[in-house]
Amino acid sequence: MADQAFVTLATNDSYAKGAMVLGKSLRAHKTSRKLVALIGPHVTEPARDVLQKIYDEVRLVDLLDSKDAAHLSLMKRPDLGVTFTKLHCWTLTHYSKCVFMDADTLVLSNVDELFNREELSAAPDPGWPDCFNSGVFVFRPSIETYGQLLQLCTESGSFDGGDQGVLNSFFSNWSTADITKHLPFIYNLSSIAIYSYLPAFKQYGSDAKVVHFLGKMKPWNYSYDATTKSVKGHSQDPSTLHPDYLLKWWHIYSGAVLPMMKEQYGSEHFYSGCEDSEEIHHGVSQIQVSPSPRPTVSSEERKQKWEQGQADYMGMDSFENIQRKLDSFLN
Ligand SMILES: [Mn+2]
Repeated sequence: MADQAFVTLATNDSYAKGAMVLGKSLRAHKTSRKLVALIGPHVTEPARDVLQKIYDEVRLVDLLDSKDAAHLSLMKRPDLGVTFTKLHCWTLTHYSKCVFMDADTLVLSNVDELFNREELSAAPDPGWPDCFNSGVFVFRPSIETYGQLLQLCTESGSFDGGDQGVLNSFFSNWSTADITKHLPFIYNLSSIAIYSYLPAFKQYGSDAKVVHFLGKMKPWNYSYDATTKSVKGHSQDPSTLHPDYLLKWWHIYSGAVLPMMKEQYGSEHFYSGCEDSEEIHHGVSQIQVSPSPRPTVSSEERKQKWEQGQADYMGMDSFENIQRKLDSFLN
């Protein structure tokens, strides 16, 4: 077991918070594997120190400093910096097998059984199920594979601009070759699936083992009222996960991570997002919900806008309204 590890990546202090919560959730469910966090050069000292206390290994990946092929690749494709950083996980050759998990994932139960799978195992992407989602995947560290990935990246780029495109191009027979490499969806459950197939979520949602906070709004972008134990500001965004999962994330963050951060930061200012702490009174909340009266639109216009990705998040398509609709199905 000592040569197997869960691996995540934090490129800044926000994602570092995600990595802290993920690490804590893996520990809470008593994983027997090692925990490794790759961090970019922008992660600040106190955040690194907290990660060091949660993870067995924290490894700085500074491609600009590296003397290997990644540096060269980065010079040719500066747009793929974060992607190259993630691909760096293949260099962890002191482990024989690893499970990569995005810092915006959260573990709901022990998932050590993932190590029974082979490279490259992953769950389908809800947007295009013939592609796998690269938020959770099983891989075997190998310098050879790493080199091949960099080469593909540098020569052909990424069809989606990120690591998921590159990895799907590289492991291109994933969708057809071997069904054991298809992880069940419950190992990478994302919000889009809930909204696009609600009856399935109703039937299988309680089996979820890993949730993935896909989309622009991440759990750490919200704020939390520690006295009422409620997440604030999620009315803005209907694409986030079920509010229960968001609450779970904040519960771990406020209960297990924040005390460590407070200790580490000392008198140094940091944004906690928790409303019982002082910085929120001095600082500005990250989310400002300011409902304004809207002109009425016809339902046809509204549908058209929704389909163009211009949902009226603040008004008719607010999270509350969508949630009410969902609740009416679920009850
Ligand atoms: Mn992600």
